[in-house]
Amino acid sequence: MKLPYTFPKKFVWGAAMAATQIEGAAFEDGKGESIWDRFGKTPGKIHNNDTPIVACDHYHRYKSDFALMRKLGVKHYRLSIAWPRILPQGRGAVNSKGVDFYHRLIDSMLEHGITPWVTMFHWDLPQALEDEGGWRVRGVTDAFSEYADTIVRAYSDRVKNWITLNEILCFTEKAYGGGGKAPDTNDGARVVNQTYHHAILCHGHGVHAVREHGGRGARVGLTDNSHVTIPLMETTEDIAAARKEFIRLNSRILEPIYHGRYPAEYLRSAGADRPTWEKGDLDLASLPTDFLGMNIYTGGFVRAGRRNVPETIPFTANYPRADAPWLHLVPEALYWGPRWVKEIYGVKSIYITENGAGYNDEPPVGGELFDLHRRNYVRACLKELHRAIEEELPVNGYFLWSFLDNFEWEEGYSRRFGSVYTDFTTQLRTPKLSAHWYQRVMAENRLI
Ligand code: PNW
Repeated sequence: MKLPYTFPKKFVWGAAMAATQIEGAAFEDGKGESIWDRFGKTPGKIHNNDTPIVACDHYHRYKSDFALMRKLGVKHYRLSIAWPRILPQGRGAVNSKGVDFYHRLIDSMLEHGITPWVTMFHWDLPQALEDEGGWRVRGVTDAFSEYADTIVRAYSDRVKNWITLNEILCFTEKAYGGGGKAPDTNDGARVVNQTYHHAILCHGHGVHAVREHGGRGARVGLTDNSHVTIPLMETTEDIAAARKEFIRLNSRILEPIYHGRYPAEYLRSAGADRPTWEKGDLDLASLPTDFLGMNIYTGGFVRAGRRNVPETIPFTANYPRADAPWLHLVPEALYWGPRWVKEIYGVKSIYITENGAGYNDEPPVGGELFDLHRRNYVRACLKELHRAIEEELPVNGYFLWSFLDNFEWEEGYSRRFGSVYTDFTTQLRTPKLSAHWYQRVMAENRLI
């Protein structure tokens, strides 16, 4: 008999982290400055004026971190490579010590029985490129192409799973449109639209690099943090409204990537602020991929309003949320997200590349930390994901964000997403209840 909430046989269970959030060693072994290093030096930008200079010191502790992963049953790990470690100036001279670091890292992962899933870009743009205009200028796309070629050539003998970019929204609109992410400027809609265009172009360059240099069995996709819309009621009308709203909110990224064109609606509403592009750009952006990565933490409820116009329902002040203020607890998003991208864009393979919850956890007591709040939310999310799979949506894997508590960008170190508690003074790691629970889930391939 099949036990309840069993997942498919080859389902990929993993955990995720990103370079800037864990590595530290921000200025070691020839690494160039990133925009987040610079941001950390700018008073008032990051909560508590925290900086990513040390983070989890994973740069020096990766072996014991992988030993801990192995002990906790993590067999797939989504990591990112720091662009400024490889190309300190963003392009040109390669920093061999940086390249060697990831050789050692990947070897160590494999020795610990952990399969790497590598994100090429998780927000840490080399400051040298930002000084030239960063994502605002087309030059960034040539530099990225050089970077992508360099890392795929270097690591493709051992890395078979590639993710081009993490969450375009967060390093374009939230970075240049006043959203609090580095470099946190407010350049207006025209510039923001152009940064999006450069990002989707880089995605294309990343796909091309994997096709060109990835070797046999290499796979590549984008990780998007689509806004997930949830029908207020599962009625025909609300479902249609939520679907329409999903398209409105996400098509400026997903349509060029899946159909090689910008949505007419988006171009119309952008008007004079629309991006400019060159011939061939949208062909590059829409090169076929092998999967879509989705980072899903939350969602928004939508109903069919007057004349069936989609209406987003505001969250009440007492709607449950995590300590991360944006993180309303909406587990249904793990069902509706995959459903929309399959229905609307025909996506054939989906990995949840991040899901989790950020809380200001209290330190462990007697070596234990009962993060029931996190465990219960993750379990609720996985139930919804299981529904998606039951309904034959093509979800093939799930990565918990995050393995360790780490540098949570502009929220600094206070906001913890880890399944393992990090004491940032002693660098001691203590697995939380959620890690022990997730270990059983992965081992038994079902919700317990
Ligand atoms: C993701 N939002 O960021 C990132 O990929 C991670 O690096 C980060 O640590 C994690 O989620 C937790 O925040 C997001 O406002 C940032 O909806 C903001 C949002 C979503 C995801």
